Amino acid sequence: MRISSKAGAAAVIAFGCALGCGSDGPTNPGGGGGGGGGGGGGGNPPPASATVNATVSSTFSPAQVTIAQNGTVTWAFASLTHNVTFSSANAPASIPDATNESVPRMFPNTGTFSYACTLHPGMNGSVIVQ
Ligand SMILES: [Cu+2]
Repeated sequence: MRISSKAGAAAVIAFGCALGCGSDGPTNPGGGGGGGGGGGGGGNPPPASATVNATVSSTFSPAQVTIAQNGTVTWAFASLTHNVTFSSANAPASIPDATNESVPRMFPNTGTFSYACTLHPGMNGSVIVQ
């Protein structure tokens, strides 16, 4: 007779995650922030029209005005006679001697247009067209 003994099956112990189980991969601290919004536009657009007073004290008031392209400047002449004589290229027609009336001029070109009253030295102004 033979007696065969069978060894018990070795227990297989699976050491699952004995050490450091779990992924210790580099952590992502979340996405970066979004970009900032765009900047706003710059300033207010210039007005389409302006009025300059040619005063009895021989000044243009205000001496400088800014308007939009194709805008209109109206010179309001008081009781003392003045004129508006442009010296810049592409300026509108000059305004001859005027008294007690308002005369408009339209500005189709951009730029800075200087002018003067030829009757009164030092009486000058400018129109900026943007
Ligand atoms: Cu004048």
